[in-house]
Amino acid sequence: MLRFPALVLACLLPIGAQAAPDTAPRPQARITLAQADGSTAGLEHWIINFRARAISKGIEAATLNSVLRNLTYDRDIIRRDRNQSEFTKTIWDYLDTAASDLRVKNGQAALRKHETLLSEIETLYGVDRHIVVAIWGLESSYGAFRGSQPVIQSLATLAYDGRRGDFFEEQLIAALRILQTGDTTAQNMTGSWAGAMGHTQFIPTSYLDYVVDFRGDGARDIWSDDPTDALASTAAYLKAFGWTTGQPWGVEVTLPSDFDYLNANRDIEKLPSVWAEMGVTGTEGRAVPDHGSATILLPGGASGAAFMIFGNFETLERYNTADAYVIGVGHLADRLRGGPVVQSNWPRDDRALTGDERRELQRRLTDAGFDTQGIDARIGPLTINAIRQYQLSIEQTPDGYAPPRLLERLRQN
Ligand SMILES: [Ca+2]
Repeated sequence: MLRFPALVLACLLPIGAQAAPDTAPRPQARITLAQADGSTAGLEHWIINFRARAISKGIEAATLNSVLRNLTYDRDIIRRDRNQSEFTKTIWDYLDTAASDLRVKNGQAALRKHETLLSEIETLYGVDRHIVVAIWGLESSYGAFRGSQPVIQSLATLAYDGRRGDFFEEQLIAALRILQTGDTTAQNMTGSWAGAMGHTQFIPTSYLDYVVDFRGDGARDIWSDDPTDALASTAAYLKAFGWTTGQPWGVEVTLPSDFDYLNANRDIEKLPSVWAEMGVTGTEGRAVPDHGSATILLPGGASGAAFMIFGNFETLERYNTADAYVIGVGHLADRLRGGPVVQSNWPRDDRALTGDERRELQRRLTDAGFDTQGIDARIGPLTINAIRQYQLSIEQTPDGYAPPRLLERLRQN
């Protein structure tokens, strides 16, 4: 459920809003119409009805009595919820921030400071410590920005507001369940405005399913300054979603000049050795080792960097499905390990399409006979395939990349 480019660092939002699996640790953005004006009186009335639903799901009256008192309708949260989907960045701008020199430096310091802990976590779960620390770096700048909003009040406001009422009500009930476990108190349960909590920003349902008490001290604590439980839980989450030990998330590659761009498709998987026979190699010119089957991803089109991505890329998508986020985590992890910056140039003169423009692109492609199978402002595999077919029809390189000039071309159809 990630689906909200999150909160956390509003500055670090994934590109393109989309719906995520219900298991993702935090919500991602979605786009729908806003609903009627709310008020604290309206929230109080809503709570009366909510109580019965919560009790039917096992929340005790005593919990509700102590926690749901004196909540206020938070207009600021609703404003943020309605505006967030318009955050749009190009992949290169996103990576500049996600793997900035400062974030790399702070991450390397965190790796040294928590070396023993990270080593234990890596041994137990088999998840590369650099990946765990990179997620920590993107979600909260290594714990510096864990969110200070009272989670119950935020979730109650969002559930009552109704734009994603069912989702947030489920999160609110999960948050109440967490309080009943005694892991924390309502006062300590703080997070982002959308209810993502702690060092690595778990939403309440993911907390219940995946957060661990790593040292067995009796409480699962992702809120305090000590990141032990949060980091272990992040590794546990990735392990639960199939992390393959020793496999990279992806590797930057060089494509041959005669590369058939129709092969850069998430449905076309080959072993690196097979890609190498087709001329696709690491940036140093050698075949990529056979870590498993891989696909080719071109987040900036034919004139940007190319990545060979593996199964672990899909595992990271369970945290957040946006390609930019996954590449951001993977690249930051590589940098933390001492790896280089992205070697290829990006088409930095292009700007990102806005949400409205992405919807217009999908509408115009579909109207022109290139069905995107939905108008959701998300440039996912179906839209990319439609873009490719359109590019072929106008004799352009079918790289599935849609800068503003492609939309302009479509407008002239
Ligand atoms: Ca603990």
